[in-house]
Amino acid sequence: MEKTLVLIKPDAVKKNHIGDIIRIYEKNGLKIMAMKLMKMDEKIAALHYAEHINKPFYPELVEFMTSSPLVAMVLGGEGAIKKVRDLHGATDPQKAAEGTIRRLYAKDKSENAVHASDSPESAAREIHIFFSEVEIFA
Ligand code: FUP
Repeated sequence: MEKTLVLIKPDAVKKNHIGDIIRIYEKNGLKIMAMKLMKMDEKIAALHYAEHINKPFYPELVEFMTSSPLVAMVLGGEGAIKKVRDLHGATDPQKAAEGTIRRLYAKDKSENAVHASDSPESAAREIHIFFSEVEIFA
């Protein structure tokens, strides 16, 4: 079963959309293999967003992602990585397709409700930033 790392970001948690978003994953056949409510700190942010550290939006991104709790999850299923990215829609909610999670719940390119791994390599790396092997259930 393919696994992917998903974050329900602080904006969506604050707006009480955890249930709405999880319902979309479950309705689409994805399995929750691990899940926790937690706060990202600067160390986790630097690991998770390593490829963005030198981008102009990085300080604002970290401030937002560490501002209040998020939900970290491992979702599993056939083709889970692409399936979840398709359900999320484009990074910018104004460009996200009708019915996608970002179109429904995101405000802008920064406060965009959800994160998902974009490749098998990213998934393998990102999952272990948030979860140890014993916290993941097949
Ligand atoms: P995605 O894979 O859709 O999450 O998008 P990216 O990897 O391009 O961006 C990662 C995160 O950086 C986004 F979720 C939010 C943040 N970001 C900004 O804050 N501003 C931007 O202009 C682009 C990305």
